[in-house]
Amino acid sequence: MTLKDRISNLFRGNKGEIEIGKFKDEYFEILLESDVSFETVEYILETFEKKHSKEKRLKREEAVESLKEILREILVKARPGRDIFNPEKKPLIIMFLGINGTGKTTTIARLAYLMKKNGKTVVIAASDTFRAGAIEQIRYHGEDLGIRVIYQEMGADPSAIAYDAIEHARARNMDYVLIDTAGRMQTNKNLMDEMRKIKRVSKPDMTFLTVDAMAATDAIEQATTFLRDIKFDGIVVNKLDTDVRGGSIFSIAHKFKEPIYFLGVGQKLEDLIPYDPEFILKKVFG
Ligand SMILES: Nc1nc2c(ncn2[C@@H]2O[C@H](COP(=O)(O)OP(=O)(O)OP(=O)(O)O)[C@@H](O)[C@H]2O)c(=O)[nH]1
Ligand SMILES: [Mg+2]
Repeated sequence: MTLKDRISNLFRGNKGEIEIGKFKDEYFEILLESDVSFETVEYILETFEKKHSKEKRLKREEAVESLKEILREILVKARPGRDIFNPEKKPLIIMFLGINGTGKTTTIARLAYLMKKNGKTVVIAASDTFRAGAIEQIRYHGEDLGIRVIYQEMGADPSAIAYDAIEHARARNMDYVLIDTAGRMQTNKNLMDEMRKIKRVSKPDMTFLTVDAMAATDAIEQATTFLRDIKFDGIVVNKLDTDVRGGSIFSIAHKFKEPIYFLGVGQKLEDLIPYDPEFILKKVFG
């Protein structure tokens, strides 16, 4: 059941009014079962309680509206401050980080598509030289989009490839360099060292972390603790379309101090949209 269904069910069987105390208990369960993390649920309910400290009972519509407002505030706080489609610098260098399967390569293809549609020029650095098939995957996207991919053979130095891509862009006065990276290495330590090196060499203007909306927030945090050390500027939340429970995005928005820039909402090339709190609320509340 989705968060939306659960909220609709909450008032079934009572006459449209609910005691604040009871409401809180039930919301607690609903939110947790929808994959909102414990910490975020606590925050939501404390805020709810403070807002309604003077009331004993609430009408259904009021309670739902009130919850929606709190959730909206959480989402709004995660809005990005920067418009990467109007870059202040040329080329704008963007590096992608994220554990394997969270959609780095897909996001790069989708962003490149959007940038090209905006009349901008893009080059991609195939700096995941670890996973078999990674170079082919990004080259395939590049060919499909008519975008140049700078690559070397498997096992080559990812930093050197990023460097080459930047030189390529500089020489041609291009707008963007998008750096794909590996999501898995022999060890997390190796991965971290490699990300650090790529960062040191390419000096990205922006670093995005990709996360999978399907993973519970605690899992995301655990999986990315080591990457947090690298420092990133923004988050891309992918696979929102497959997240039936729908709650983890609220914890991501609440727990991470970095803003969310984009949402992956499907399988197609066009399915990357700028982060939009209203889009998420509509999914949850209809
Ligand atoms: N349904 C859906 N699938 C997605 C979305 N974003 C990415 N995927 C799929 O998730 C899978 C992994 O995506 P990749 O882009 O290869 O992930 P990655 O982070 O580059 O993975 P590694 O290269 O292994 O580190 C692919 O099958 C994508 O099609 C999304 O928003 N919705
Ligand atoms: Mg990849």
